[in-house]
Amino acid sequence: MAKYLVTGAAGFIGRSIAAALLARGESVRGVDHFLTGKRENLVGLEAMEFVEGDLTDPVVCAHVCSGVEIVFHEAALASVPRSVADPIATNRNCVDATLNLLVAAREAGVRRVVYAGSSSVYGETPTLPKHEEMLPAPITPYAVAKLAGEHYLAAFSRVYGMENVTLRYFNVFGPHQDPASHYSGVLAIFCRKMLAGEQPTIHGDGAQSRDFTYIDNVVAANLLAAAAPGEKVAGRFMNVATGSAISLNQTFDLLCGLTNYKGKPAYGEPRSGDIKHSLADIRLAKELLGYAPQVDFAEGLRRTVEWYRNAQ
Ligand code: UD2
Repeated sequence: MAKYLVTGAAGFIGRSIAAALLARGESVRGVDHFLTGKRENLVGLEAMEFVEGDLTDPVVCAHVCSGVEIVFHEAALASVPRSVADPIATNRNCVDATLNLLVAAREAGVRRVVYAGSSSVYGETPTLPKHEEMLPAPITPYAVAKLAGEHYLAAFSRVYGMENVTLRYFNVFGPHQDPASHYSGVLAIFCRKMLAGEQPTIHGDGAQSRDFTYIDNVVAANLLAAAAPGEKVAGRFMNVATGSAISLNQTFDLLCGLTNYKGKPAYGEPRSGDIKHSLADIRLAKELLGYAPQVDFAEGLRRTVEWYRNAQ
């Protein structure tokens, strides 16, 4: 019987959490329906009990939650531009799936759900860094869907006594992130293109900045969130990031050095729904979880480029 369930286990973040749990000798069940997850991401996770299924189906949710104590809910349809193109699909795979999962988790007696929130919920308010006392102001369907999920988690804590926790991830990157879709995270796209000698496109002027967070920091935050005392974290949400930001232009320059790319970027139209600057205040996660980023951006980027180089 699995103690932990990881949803989106064939996705970049889900597979990374599952791998860390397995490395600790935990019993893990994973679920994915391969809408954006990849079968190759399951390589190395053979000790995990894997269920192929869609969380928009309540029967699947009931099945995967049975016997589980803690859920890491990473399944989602990520990407701001994808949500602009198809808000219904984003809602179905983020909001419907999350509510189905929570209902099933409660019925199965799951103690805690740790949820993959998103920095996008802060919207484009100029205040930096973004801290949790700020009112959310989502500007895209993706951000609305992610925020709805965290409100559902908090409500289920409040009315049913579940110990749910939301971690608001800030632009996670690292090994196993899919570089092949134009809805992929920018660093995955740039690594793949620049290693192949292809010109990447910067949307807008490249002055936009992000608090890019290396995957190992996010995995560590999840493990801390699973173990933290319920009275401290139940119903809470907190930023998970590094607390420093870098512009896309500066990132491109760093990547030139790491990938040996000699060209210039192409500059295209700014993306609809794009946020200019994103930077996290990470004091709350430190206070509630004892979280501190272990891998800084430069080191994370170096490891990521190495991974894509070997994966090519
Ligand atoms: C948002 C969230 C992030 C996460 C993610 C999931 C914010 C600030 N961040 O990431 O936490 O939830 O959604 O998908 O809301 N870009 C280019 N060229 C490309 C691709 C992207 O210039 O080929 C730009 C893009 O316009 C943006 C930046 O790179 O300014 C980052 O884009 P992204 O899609 O990697 O992530 P973002 O910030 O939408």
